[in-house]
Amino acid sequence: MDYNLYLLQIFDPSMKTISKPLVAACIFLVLLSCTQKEKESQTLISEKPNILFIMSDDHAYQAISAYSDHLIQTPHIDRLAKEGILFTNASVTNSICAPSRATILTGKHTHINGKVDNLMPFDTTQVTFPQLFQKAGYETAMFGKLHFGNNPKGVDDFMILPGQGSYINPDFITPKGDTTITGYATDIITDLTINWLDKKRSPEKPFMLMYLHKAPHRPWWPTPEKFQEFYGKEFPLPASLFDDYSNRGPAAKTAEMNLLTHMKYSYDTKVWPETVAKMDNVLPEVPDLVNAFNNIVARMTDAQKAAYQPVLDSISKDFETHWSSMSDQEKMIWKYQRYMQDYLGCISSVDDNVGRVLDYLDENGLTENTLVVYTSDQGFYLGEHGWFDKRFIYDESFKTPLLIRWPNKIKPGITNTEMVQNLDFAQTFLEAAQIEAPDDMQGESLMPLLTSQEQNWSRDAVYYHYYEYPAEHQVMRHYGIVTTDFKLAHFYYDADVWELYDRKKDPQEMKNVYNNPAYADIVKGLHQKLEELRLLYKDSDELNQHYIDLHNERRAASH
Ligand code: SGN
Ligand code: CA
Repeated sequence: MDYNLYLLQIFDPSMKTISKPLVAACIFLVLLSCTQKEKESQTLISEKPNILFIMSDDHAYQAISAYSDHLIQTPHIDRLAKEGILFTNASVTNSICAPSRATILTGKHTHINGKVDNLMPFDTTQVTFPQLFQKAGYETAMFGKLHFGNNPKGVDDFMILPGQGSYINPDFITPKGDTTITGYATDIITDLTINWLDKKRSPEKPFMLMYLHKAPHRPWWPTPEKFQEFYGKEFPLPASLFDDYSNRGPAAKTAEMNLLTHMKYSYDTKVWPETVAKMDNVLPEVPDLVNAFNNIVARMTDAQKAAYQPVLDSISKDFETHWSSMSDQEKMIWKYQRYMQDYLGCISSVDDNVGRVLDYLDENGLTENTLVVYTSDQGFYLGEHGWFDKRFIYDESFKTPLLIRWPNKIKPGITNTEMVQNLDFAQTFLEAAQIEAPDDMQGESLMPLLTSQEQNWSRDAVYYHYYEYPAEHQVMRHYGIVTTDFKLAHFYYDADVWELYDRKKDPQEMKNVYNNPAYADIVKGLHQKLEELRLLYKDSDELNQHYIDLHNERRAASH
């Protein structure tokens, strides 16, 4: 019954007699109906989940103990898997920073949203998912690394690092202008996030919050405490550390991200430039990177410098004492250990800080109805194939960590092996918040997988396309298809080479079997499926050429 209508009838002057008890009963019912309506609208708000999107920069899944604890313990990040779902086959569509972010924001492959590499501008006239949340009445904010030249759209509040940002005493772009904050980036980005949750947002509205770490991106600067703690630790060597890239195509052979040959002294290893300069048998340093190292140290306050100094001195001393007598193999191992000490030291701070935010949710009754995501903008090589960095379709860079918790909807302790992608995030969040997704988004909502309705999920292959070449680390342009069992890739620029990997028999991807006759049928089937995906996602050779032309124009203009 509509009690408001009833109320109108009761007070209709045309009605002759009205009993007092009846009026009282009606008023009671009206009041009851109001509070019920209020309650309903409140439930509607509280039914809308909050979204907390946590993303780190270059965080390899190999360095999260929920995946494997051979390198580090990450108890706080692991909580999300224990209390939610762990995806073991999550990947990106283009393994590099800004393109991954553009895909996440737009729900489109990079050849469609136009941000195919870190250098292309991001077209801000495009619809991004935060804008849709804002329009739907969510309160939205973003803190940390975005990596676009443009300010974010669709967020009520933001403080973002310019470009890559700095680890120590970072600058921030804010709606009110630029500012510098003294301290360590990972701690500061967390402080900003918690402060917004605690003091700035309106508790009446659901929120969509993006908490985006700069760490553990190169140059891998931990806090002084973690630097001290991790220096001297020894980590297990990856099986393919001494990979010679035989049985692979030209891309693996020409990539410039080998620890022995491409990792730089001072900048990467944190040996003082003066120490390197006085050693005859060490390759001269790259002047730009020496400057970059000196600039990091120059940003420090005297107290910060004093806190880093003992470890920096110890590294230099160790280097000076042992380097000349080391074999290439020993040098490789030395660089790998230095790399892991710094990289994992950075991750340890990320984990501590994620713990702070999860505690905040717990302490403020926000845990149950907040969908929390932990992911990275792509994977990363931690010495596998002798590499650091990313970009390749090969597993360590193609795959990315993905852990999602939402106690109201996701059962705890689920491990999921489906092929999901960063392409799917926008539609997932929109569906979770019951906001309609635009038809031209290219992903699929992960809601069936989050709510144990696998029968509504049917994807059997994903598409990948990397563009940034020629460029730093020199990974050739390539596109490809990945299924649970195989990976087929085409390196099409400065080469015309196909590679096929048998993911089950050769999980380390050491052998290209494209020309092995035993795989002829598989190759044929994958080619066909790849063409279908290129059609579905609207990619083509013409589009490849378009992006090559744009790249060349940009290079010509900058020279
Ligand atoms: C910087 C790094 C590279 C890294 C790119 C892209 N060099 O240029 O090692 O591949 O960023 O990283 S550095 O000397 O500046 O540290 S991305 O994650 O932003 O795409
Ligand atoms: Ca990155």
